[in-house]
Amino acid sequence: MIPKEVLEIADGIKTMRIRGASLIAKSAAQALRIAAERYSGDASGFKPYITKVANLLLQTRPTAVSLPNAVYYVLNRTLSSSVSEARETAIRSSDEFIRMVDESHRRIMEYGSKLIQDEYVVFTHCHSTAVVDIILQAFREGKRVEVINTETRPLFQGRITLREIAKNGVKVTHVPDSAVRHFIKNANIVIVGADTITSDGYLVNKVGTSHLALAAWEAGIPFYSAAEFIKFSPASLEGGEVVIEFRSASEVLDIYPGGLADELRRLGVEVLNPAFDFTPPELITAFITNLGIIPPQLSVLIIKEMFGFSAGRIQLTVLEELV
Ligand code: RI2
Repeated sequence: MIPKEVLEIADGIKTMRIRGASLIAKSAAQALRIAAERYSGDASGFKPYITKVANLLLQTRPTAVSLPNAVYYVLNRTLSSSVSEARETAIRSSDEFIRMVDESHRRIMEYGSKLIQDEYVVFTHCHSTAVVDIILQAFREGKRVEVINTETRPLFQGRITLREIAKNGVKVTHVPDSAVRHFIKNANIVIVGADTITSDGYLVNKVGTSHLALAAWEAGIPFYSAAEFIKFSPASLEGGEVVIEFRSASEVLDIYPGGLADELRRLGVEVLNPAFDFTPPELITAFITNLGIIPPQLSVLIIKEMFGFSAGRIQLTVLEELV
């Protein structure tokens, strides 16, 4: 039986109580660790059991590649170890994965803060732990940095960024998503997070990111995305497509006042709610990664260095066997 705590993590990812690409990845690895620790059956049943847990986690959210990257990291090692060592391998590789993600995060904080000069205004979108930590690192280094951040409708993750930046004493101006082009000229640099980066340098990030990139390009302002290696998609090398998650219409409608949402539903109005969009490499100055600051055209090098060229094929094979 899958432990309750593991089911709660899976549900937390699905309902976005647990959100943000790296937290999702670390939580998935943690869930596999808990599942392995709590397993009390015989050794021969462990691999099918952990595969079932992996499958459950993979089905929670479709877009951020950090989730399958976490699951496959643990699963590949576990499935290729001996029956007697599989459980220990699952525990060890979950810990190892989480340590690698934390270490990568520290590196991108250092690389990213170097891009922020004294008196810079940083424009960001949604809530990315990588971006917030880069800004706070620059601030701790003594730079007088300011931030402009978007609301990020419909779930308003921008409010998390707003609070985290403001409570650390950094000046932050909150703007509606629709005001991005109006305010872009007040910024020196744009830094956003990343959910998935393909081998040919496309960035998949919170919906609205591509508008911000277009506005930055038009205004001649550099556009960066902060991305640990787990945001890069090995499967994209094999032609694996990124699926854009469409979330429930109620996330959009339920914030409307009075009985308007119900009335609109009765009228049969269609609401579409994509959670992410694609930003093409031409609009991206560089990715801030744990291996350094790299142009989008070199994304494939991160995949080769961190996963190996065959990782995408292995991921897709494991996926086919799972379903
Ligand atoms: P970190 C978020 O997605 C945002 O799109 C953000 O840019 C990205 O995850 C990366 O976040 P969601 O989970 O890993 O809110 O930098 O849909 O924290």
